[in-house]
Amino acid sequence: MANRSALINVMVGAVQKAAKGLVRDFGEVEQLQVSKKGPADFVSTADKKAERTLMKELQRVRPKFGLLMEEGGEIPGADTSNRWLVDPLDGTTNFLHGIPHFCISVALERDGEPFAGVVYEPVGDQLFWAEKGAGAYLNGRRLRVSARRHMDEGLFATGIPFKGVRDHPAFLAELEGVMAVSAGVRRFGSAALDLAYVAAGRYDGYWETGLSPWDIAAGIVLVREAGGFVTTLDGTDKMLKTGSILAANDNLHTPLRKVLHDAHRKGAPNKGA
Ligand code: 2AM
Ligand code: CA
Repeated sequence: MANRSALINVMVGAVQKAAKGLVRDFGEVEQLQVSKKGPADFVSTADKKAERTLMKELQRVRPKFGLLMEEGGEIPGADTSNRWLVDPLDGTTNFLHGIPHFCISVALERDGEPFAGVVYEPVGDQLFWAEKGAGAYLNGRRLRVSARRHMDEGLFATGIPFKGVRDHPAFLAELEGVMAVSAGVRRFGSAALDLAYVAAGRYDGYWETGLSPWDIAAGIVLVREAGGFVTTLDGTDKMLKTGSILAANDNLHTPLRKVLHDAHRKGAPNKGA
């Protein structure tokens, strides 16, 4: 059984408290699917409520830390080296459609670097957590990225651009490149869980662009602590700044990057990376 630090314990406490309300609201959203008004407003309220719970709990236990939250934006803290990055509901579209694949993601950024992360998928009670130097875990079990070595046995996750956001031809070129050489591509709709699944060795790799720091910070710690590699699509470490991410096991990070790079050269200009 893993020894959780005091830091991870306070993160888990806040996340589990917020998750209770989220799960209750998810039960209701399933009922609302048939109503005329639709559940969109209800979901946005649930999302904000969860964020308030997280904010209150995190401020209570670490009053000096700053926060950067998906809904509420930035609250600077007296301690300028520690900041929480909070996504109260990652996988919002799934939640809205009654699909039980969503999570809460909370990361601690220390001196500009992701330092600790908790990704909690409440419907399946999957608690992913990691702290720099201490390893990555699913509930009490230590995580390790997959050992697959060849692209043709690899299962990869991605995110598909929506509502005209991002460069569609560039994404289609990426998809064409990866689907031609891999065992499959998945699009489940939660960046934080995609990264947690890479850490758990379920996916062999994941790439997406156009993301925000709160979508990926916790997942970055998880993948690194599970022995995987994380960069932007063009190989830098500026994931939080650019919103571009390529995470994979240690064998397949370079081959996946090469496939995406070649796809851009052949297909479309790389505006996403
Ligand atoms: P969300 O559910 O918190 O919005 C899926 O491709 C990923 O993209 C999810 O992690 C999702 O986070 C994020 N996402 C969805 N809609 C988005 C939007 N309008 N802008 C930025 N990110 C979005
Ligand atoms: Ca998100």
